Amino acid sequence: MRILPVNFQTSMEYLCLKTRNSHVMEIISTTFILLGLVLSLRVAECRSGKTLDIEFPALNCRKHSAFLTDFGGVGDGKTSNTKAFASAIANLSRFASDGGATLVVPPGKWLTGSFNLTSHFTLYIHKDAVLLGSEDESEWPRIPVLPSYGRGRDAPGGRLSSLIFGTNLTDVIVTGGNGTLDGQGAYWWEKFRNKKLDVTRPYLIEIMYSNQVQISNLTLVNSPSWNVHPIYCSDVIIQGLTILAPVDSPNTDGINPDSCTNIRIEDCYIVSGDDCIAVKSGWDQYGIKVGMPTQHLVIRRLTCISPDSATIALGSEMSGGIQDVRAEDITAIDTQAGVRIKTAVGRGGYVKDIYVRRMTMKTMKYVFWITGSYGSHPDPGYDPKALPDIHGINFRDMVAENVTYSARLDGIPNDPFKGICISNVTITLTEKPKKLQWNCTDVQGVTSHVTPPACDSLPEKKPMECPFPDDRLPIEDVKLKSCSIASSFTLF
Ligand SMILES: *[C@@H]1O[C@H](CO)[C@@H](O)[C@H](O)[C@H]1NC(C)=O
Ligand SMILES: *[C@@H]1O[C@H](CO)[C@@H](O)[C@H](O)[C@H]1NC(C)=O
Ligand SMILES: *[C@@H]1O[C@H](CO)[C@@H](O)[C@H](O)[C@H]1NC(C)=O
Ligand SMILES: *[C@@H]1O[C@H](CO)[C@@H](O)[C@H](O)[C@H]1NC(C)=O
Ligand SMILES: *[C@@H]1O[C@H](CO)[C@@H](O)[C@H](O)[C@H]1NC(C)=O
Ligand SMILES: *[C@@H]1O[C@H](CO)[C@@H](O)[C@H](O)[C@H]1NC(C)=O
Ligand SMILES: *[C@@H]1O[C@H](CO)[C@@H](O)[C@H](O)[C@H]1NC(C)=O
Ligand SMILES: *[C@H]1O[C@@H](CO)[C@H](O)[C@@H](O)[C@@H]1NC(C)=O
Repeated sequence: MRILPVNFQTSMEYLCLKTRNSHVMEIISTTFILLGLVLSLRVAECRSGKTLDIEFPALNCRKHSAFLTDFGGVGDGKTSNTKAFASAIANLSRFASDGGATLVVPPGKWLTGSFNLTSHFTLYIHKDAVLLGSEDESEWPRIPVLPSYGRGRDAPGGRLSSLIFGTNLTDVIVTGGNGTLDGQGAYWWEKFRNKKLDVTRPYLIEIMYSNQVQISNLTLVNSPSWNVHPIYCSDVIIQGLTILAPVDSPNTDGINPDSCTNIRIEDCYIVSGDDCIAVKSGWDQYGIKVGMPTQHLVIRRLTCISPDSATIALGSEMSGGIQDVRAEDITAIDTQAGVRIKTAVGRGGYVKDIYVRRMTMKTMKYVFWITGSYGSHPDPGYDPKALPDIHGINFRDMVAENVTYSARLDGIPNDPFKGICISNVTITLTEKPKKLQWNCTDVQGVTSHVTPPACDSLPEKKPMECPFPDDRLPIEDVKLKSCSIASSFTLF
């Protein structure tokens, strides 16, 4: 028998969802038998249904809950659920000032275009649920370009809204028991490669101008472009994501915190065609004008596989500034670079107070890579006098094996990158290592206990440990509550 979710009449739905106690169920069932055969059959279905015991950690638990199927959702992988998501969330938004609501996406394959979240709201994607991104472009509204970018990244015009989009929200959660978002990206990658895009590709999750954001316990596969993009947000927790994209797919960055404050990213596993994490803050003159940095960012327990990109990139769009980034317990395998700074003349802004410790790397092209000549401008209107200020970059306690180049560190002539500190790093090279292991220009700093020994511009100073802050950021102390939804959901 095929497994299909059932649509219940609202009152029946209520009984099925809220009635877990079988004794209560007996009474209700008996009552309905008196009322008539049809109803009693429905209750019988209800009773034979599976119980979904949903328990999950969240910033806030909600008083109300509903299933996508209450709003006409069909999980057959073919029917569009764009309208079902929109009406569900519009309906549940009425609970924003009454304890909030959770929308549960039950087991099934739910084809959908873009939809918008609301405040004091949780979207819960069951472990056996898959959201499939629609290939029908009319299901993806065009939205204005980001003010700090001035244009779309794929095309100068507008951009398509993300699969899951939210703007100007407070207290919004997207989570699940490791449920899946499948962007069906192949359609978009093909268009990108054939230069057929006149609009910027959608992302899987984008949250703008919001605070108290949680994105957790999901598997994201085959995003059309970036996967997770919080921008102009504060107090963001991103946790337990598995992000998978073919390593040759274009621009499938994992997580891109962009002009955000107070962010905690932890326990994520990312295989992608671009940077696993790319910290950003706007592009050239547009980013300088908006002037919103990404700051107070913690990244920990990340595993990254990205043969053509970085484990953690800072930039290249960093014109609003990036400061106070703390990364620890990071693993990279078969990846092009560890923590990479990417910037250019015209960016302005700064990258400062960056702290990284306890990285384990295997099969890397570069352990350290800093690029001051990244280029890539939104348009010719950038200010050639806008030089980035890069200083206070601290790396320590790292082991890397099977490495092609230990470091390539390129500052900008007349704008040296200063205060680079590297300590306790052991690098083992590939079988046929390159001769020049540390290639440094326009950089200044120190090293201690680093093998192979660094370049002359990073002289050995010992004994010394590069700093890593002792204090904790407020976002590190935010505790998640244990939330549960007591419900049974009928499948037949
Ligand atoms: C989501 O909200 C944005 C901004 O308000 C809007 O432009 C877009 O059309 C909305 N998307 C949908 C699917 O309604
Ligand atoms: C969202 O917030 C931004 C920044 O505060 C503001 O400029 C914009 O008008 C707001 N948009 C909506 C739809 O409220
Ligand atoms: C989540 O699902 C992905 C893909 O199936 C799997 O690789 C990963 O181990 C799962 N994570 C957890 C925590 O179960
Ligand atoms: C969610 O992910 C976190 C971090 O990986 C994990 O500790 C927690 O058990 C997961 N919770 C659920 C409900 O899957
Ligand atoms: C070492 O790195 C090279 C690429 O430089 C790769 O081809 C090879 O498989 C790696 N060896 C091991 C043992 O991982
Ligand atoms: C050096 O780094 C390694 C690898 O992270 C670590 O195990 C070791 O404790 C560090 N040594 C010192 C003196 O901090
Ligand atoms: C060293 O880096 C410079 C750029 O700063 C580059 O032009 C040069 O080719 C590199 N040298 C080697 C041997 O890789
Ligand atoms: C959600 O909104 C309330 C209040 O307007 C209605 O009474 C419900 O019928 C509606 N629920 C659905 C499933 O549409």
